[in-house]
Amino acid sequence: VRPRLLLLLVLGAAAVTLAACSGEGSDAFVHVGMKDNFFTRDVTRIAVGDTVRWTNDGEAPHNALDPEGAWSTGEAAGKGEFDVMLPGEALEMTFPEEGIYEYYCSLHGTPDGEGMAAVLVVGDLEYQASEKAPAEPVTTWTGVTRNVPADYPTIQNAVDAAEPGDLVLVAPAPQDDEHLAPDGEYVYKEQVDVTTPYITIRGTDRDQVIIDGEFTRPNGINIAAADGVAVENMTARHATINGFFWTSLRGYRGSYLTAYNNGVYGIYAFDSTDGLLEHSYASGHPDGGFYIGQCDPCEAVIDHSISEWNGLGYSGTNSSGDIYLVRSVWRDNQAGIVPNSLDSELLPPVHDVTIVGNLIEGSGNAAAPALKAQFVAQGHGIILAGGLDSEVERNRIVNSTKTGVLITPNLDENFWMAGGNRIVDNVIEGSGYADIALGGPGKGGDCFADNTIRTTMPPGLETWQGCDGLRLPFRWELASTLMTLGRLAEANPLEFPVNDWTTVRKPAEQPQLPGGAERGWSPPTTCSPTTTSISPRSRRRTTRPT
Ligand SMILES: [Cu+2]
Repeated sequence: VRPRLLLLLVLGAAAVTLAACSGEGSDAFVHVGMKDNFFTRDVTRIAVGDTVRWTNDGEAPHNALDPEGAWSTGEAAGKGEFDVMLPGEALEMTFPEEGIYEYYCSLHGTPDGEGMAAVLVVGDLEYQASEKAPAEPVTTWTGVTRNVPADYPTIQNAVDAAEPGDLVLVAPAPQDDEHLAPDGEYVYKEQVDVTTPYITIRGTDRDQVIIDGEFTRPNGINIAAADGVAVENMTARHATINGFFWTSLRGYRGSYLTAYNNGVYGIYAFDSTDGLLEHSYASGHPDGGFYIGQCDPCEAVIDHSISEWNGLGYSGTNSSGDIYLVRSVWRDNQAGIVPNSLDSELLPPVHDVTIVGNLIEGSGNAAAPALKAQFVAQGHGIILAGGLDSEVERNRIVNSTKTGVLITPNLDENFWMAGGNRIVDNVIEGSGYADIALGGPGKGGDCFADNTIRTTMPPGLETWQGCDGLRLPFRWELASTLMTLGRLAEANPLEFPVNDWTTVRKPAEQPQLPGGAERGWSPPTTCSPTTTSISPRSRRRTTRPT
């Protein structure tokens, strides 16, 4: 979720008018932020005819230009080629022709791709960031282990030397002044950029191998357009944007990762498919501790993980289809699990998300860090915000300050109505407003059965909107959405409390990767959707994705 969004805003009659003029069509765009001094994504992929919205989210002026002079944000704004966008300015550009478009900022990068530069892939083109990319997925170890710091002084050095199929094995940072952090930990003071596919980066100790952004570098590990990269058994902290970040690729795995106190997201996969995030932990992020964004079908699983003290435990903007959040703990976040439909990323609306067997506890932690939109979501265990056809089953949801499960429309540039969701067999208690609330207007078709609950809003959801038999087509209430309207008023940027993400307490020690350094090299991913699927009706998984 991007900061200004997730407006859970509904005004009775006005909303109906909005609904009447929205519909399935979307003006969705993909957002590329300009920061000081980098683009927020190294690689962005869009379909032919899609729109990019550039926003200057930094404090310095920036622009984006084709190295050959074919286009620039300045010219698109009706000004000169090298004209800049000032902080806060936004500009949309549509790309009607297929191609691989490199671009750079003329103030902070060079036409040959140094510094502030990135790539836009338009259309269904194969694009891998590295010439090392093999034709086929690499599923066996080369036998090569590249040791940090024994063979390479930095993780980046080892990653740059690695070939597909290699293992980069990282021991704790040397105990010298160069690696000493203010809190006494010895850390790697680097951002690791990965463009070589099919490598595994493993720490020998999850708690002691720490990549530290020192509150200046944007990412801990940044994997862009490199398929099949696995990261295991280490910690990323104090990055200004993301702890661990995969973007525009197929096949990813994060196992036994700890991300804490990073400026936006902890563990984040964007525009990527076929992924597994497991046995991982995230705390102290003002947006999602875990975030899977813009994929359909995502073919992704989050399993056996813990997310606490974040704005959102999980955020999933427009991430749909074969996506499973299972057997994980989401506690003491502003809001727990929030799949949502927004126009600020491609592929809305969100649909077919499966949320099974989780513990969601203490949602509404007002002391957790949050941006404006996350503050608006405060107090709900699960929010299906403009979501369709999702399954919420056999979760235990306790002590949410507002609702255990809230189904609500989401107003962005379009008005995204929810519908067709199944809320079944959950145990929900201690909710401040209602165990389950169905906010409207909606598309209808949501159903509720066999939940252990005391209260629903509107009352009698299980009676009147059961999953078998009688179902009234349009039945929802406005109080829960009006409640979030109150929140919106409070969320005036001058008034809402901005809790500091840099000072959330450190997590406790976390479980180590079984086998540690001695563990065999496993294929980074399954690269097959069938082996990661879990039947929503069955607790048993027939094959393990690792
Ligand atoms: Cu710039």
